[in-house]
Amino acid sequence: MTRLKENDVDQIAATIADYDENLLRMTGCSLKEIARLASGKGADYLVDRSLQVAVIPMTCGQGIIGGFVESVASIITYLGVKAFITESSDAGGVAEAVQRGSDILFMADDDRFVAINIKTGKVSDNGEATGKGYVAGLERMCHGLAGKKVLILGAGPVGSSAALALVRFGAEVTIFDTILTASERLSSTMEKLGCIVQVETDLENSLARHEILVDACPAENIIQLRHITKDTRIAAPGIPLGVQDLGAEQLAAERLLHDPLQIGVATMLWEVL
Ligand code: 2YJ
Repeated sequence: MTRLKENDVDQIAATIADYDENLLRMTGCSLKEIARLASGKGADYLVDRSLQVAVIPMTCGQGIIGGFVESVASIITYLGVKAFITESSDAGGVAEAVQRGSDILFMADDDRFVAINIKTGKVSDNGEATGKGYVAGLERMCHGLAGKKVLILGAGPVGSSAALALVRFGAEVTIFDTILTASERLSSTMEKLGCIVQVETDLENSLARHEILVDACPAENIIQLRHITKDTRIAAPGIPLGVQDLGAEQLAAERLLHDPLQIGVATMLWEVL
């Protein structure tokens, strides 16, 4: 799993309103609406304004990422839910959050980034929430996905969650991963759920045949200008972005969904509400 860096997140708090405006232009939905759609909550769902979220710094493993907890807290606050960063980190931070009466905890180590509602027991994982959130955004950006061919690059937790969400929208899903066994595992898991996901082994061929892409892998520059048409739409939760710079410029205005944390965090929050 990619580890975020300080410069991936350092602009999030300052640019969240502009980010949301851009998202609205691309998808017709705000960040809040995408999180609601992704979490399966109804249009009339009302957020309980009395809820309090604690964001807990975690020093274990490779340690603190400068600006990470601040960015997470800023996204939650922007969405209209009270959030604070605990003064203590790790276990001490969990104790502090509980003592201050928090309802929901957000915390990340090197392997997992989770939201836990300690009052209801609901848990949301960032990888899974990110896959669902990006597919909800992609579905709006494409004005529906039923019967449309979608290629997912990367069969990790985000790609796997995206596959399930895409199938639920009626898309025809193909998966490419450099590790063939990862694609085959995803395809067989989906088959057990009664869903078909095609496995593709030739990246060039699969990019040539798809205009709707989910880039859920950490490779840079795998989607090149020659793969992009006027109808290309890309949901790219992968860090770093897999789209070549020039290609990204062509897409950026309205056909490329990409951020380091916003959609994932918003969806995690809505999932545990
Ligand atoms: O509290 C901190 O500052 C750190 N322990 C944060 C660690 C953040 N974790 C990661 O970057 C993981 N690789 C998972 C990120 C998932 C984003 N999709």
